[in-house]
Amino acid sequence: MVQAWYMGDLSADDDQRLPHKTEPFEELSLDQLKERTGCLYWKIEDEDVENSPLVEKIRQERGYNYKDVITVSPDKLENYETKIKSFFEEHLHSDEEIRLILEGSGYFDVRDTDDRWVRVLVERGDLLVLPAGSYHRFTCCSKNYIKACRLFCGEPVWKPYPRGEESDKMTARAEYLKQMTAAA
Ligand code: KMT
Ligand code: NI
Repeated sequence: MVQAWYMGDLSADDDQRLPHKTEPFEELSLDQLKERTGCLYWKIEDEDVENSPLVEKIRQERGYNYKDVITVSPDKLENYETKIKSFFEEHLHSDEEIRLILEGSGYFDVRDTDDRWVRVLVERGDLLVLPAGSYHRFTCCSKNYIKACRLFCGEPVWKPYPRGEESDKMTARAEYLKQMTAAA
């Protein structure tokens, strides 16, 4: 099952790689995650996660015809420190962000409709789709290691738009908000 919870805001000296569960613990179910953030999630139980028939089916249904693999760790990712910083700056994209986790773990934080941070733990076998126009960020866990497939419809566009006036005015943002209101 998905592991997602409300995390509250971090202060400057907080370690982003820790779980940041609150007291009392506020967990979200799969349905709540979808209703409040628009995120989609599947657990892939197959031994061979990358070649799972369920992943194949989802790729065909949703048109994910592009795939590559990214490893985020100090020795595998070029410009690690810079990238890790930019992953954790709140941003959106013009398209979905789709990650299938092969090894390791990390956290995707995504804003809900009340602008609260929801933290989603991702580990081996998790397929997470962050909607186009949703504000989010990513961090590794304390082990500093995650390997994931990046899926996309067509030629990938990874450009992050940091949250601000420009990103708020984007078509993807308007579409996302429209979808979230329609679904409520
Ligand atoms: C991203 O865009 O935030 C990433 O690719 C993070 C690493 S993949 C789990
Ligand atoms: Ni992103």
